[in-house]
Amino acid sequence: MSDSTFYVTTPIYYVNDAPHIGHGYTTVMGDIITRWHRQRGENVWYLTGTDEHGQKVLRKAEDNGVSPQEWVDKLVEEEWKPLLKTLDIANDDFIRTTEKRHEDGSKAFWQDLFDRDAVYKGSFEGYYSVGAEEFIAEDDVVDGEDEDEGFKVSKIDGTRLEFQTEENYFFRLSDYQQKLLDFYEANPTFIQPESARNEAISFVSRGLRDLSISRSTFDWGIDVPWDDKHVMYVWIEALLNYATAVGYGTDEKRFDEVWPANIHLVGKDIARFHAVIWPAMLMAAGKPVPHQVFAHGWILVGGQKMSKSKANGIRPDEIVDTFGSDAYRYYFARALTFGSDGSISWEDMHARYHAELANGFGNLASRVAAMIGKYFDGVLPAAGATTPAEQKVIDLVASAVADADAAIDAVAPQDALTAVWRIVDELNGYITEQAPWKVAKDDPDSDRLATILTTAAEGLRVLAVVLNPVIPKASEVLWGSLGAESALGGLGDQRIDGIAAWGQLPTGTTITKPSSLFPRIEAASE
Ligand code: ME8
Repeated sequence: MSDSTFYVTTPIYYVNDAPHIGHGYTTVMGDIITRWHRQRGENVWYLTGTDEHGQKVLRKAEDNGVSPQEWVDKLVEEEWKPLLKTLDIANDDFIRTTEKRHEDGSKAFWQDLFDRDAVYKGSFEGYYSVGAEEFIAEDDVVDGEDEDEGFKVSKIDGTRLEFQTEENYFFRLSDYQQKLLDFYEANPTFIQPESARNEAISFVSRGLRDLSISRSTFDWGIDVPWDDKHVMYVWIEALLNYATAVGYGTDEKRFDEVWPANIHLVGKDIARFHAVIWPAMLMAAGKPVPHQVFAHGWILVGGQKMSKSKANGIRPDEIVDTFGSDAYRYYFARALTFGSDGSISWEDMHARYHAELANGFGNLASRVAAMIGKYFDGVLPAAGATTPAEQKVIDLVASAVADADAAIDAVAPQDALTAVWRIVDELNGYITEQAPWKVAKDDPDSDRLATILTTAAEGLRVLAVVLNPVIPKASEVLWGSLGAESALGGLGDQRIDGIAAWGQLPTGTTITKPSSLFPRIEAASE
């Protein structure tokens, strides 16, 4: 059942504000991973969306003097959906938590929990962080300083806390301590990387308390199905998006086909919700638990976590306007280690753009096509005998493709790109060593020139396919320039496991020089 669909999700983002590159990061990495799986021929489903309820969004709407519904409608249409276009994201679905399918599915899930006695009514007294939309344990409550003087703040992220006394429904999370520990033990890759796994295990080992899961002091949320004085606590509703988007409570057949998710991509701030609360909720409802939660690190700007509240949030289009979406996607995938914190800078982006994309890859593609144009009138010649120099290229390509493929399974896009760049470097080195321009002069009657240039063209064919998940626009241009479509079919139809087989571009194919793939960009401006 679940094997038939490879189901990938991003967090659904709060629409209290416009997106920044932190949101772009998770979404782009998810897109690269799903496009790679599609390129393997798998049936993939990629979901992203927006988290629209809760106090944080409500207050933002109030501050702006509009109703919460008006606020979220405006932000989703003007900011969040356009982000997907800006970053060239090929998602299959976009869920908004204000949609009816989500409301219906969430109510069905809550009713299931209630019917299975996983929920009871109680009262809550304690500190709440609206910034994190989370109740904060007493141990993590400290006195605020500076502008927070006189308030309590959260030790975890410094957000200001409010004391609340409410009648709430509770989820029996404490029943799941041992079940979760057993589950982590039996499924060592459920929560990754290891740092996130260790944190989850240590958190659960310290003991779990029942969780307050409804709110009764405001009504911007989904009503609890059996008690409309309460709305669902935003997290306990938001997590359900992964299930409601694929039919939980509204289309059971579809749900059974797609569920469980293969991988939930999340930032490490929200790993605990996904690795502890979400599996416990699914266990309580008698549903399978996702295969994996992968928690990535922070993008740091000037050494600090970038966030909306610190006002150091960079908008994705500020970067895309200069570098284009391909280079944006490439940079975040290559320069950061998914799973660790990492710094980005304009200078680094500029340097990698020119060294790796423009000079390393773009130049290679245009040089090879230009030489085939010059020496063979743009028609791919028949290759002569393979010498050890060609065999070295062929072997390296096969091993690099295999390594990149394995890196995607390890959720390490940076390693996949490092492997792919071994091909770029090898081909550039091969051309320098073989010096086709010299062969053309010194040995015009041999078939060496044809062998060298067809070998290079074959290398480019492989690059177009393995780079398609990362830089889809440039890869299409390259595929077009290789004249590959009529003989081999569309770029998206090429399969990773067959591409390293040599000699697929047919003799006689027309090769044209690609329009500049990564044109030079003037010096960095802050
Ligand atoms: O937490 N570096 O939404 P959110 C890397 N609605 N990634 C970052 C980042 C940074 N500096 N800042 C944000 C929520 N992110 C909930 C999720 S899911 C059922 C509900 C990314 O708008 C990262 O993926 O605060 C993080 O987990 C997410 O944005 C938080 O987005």
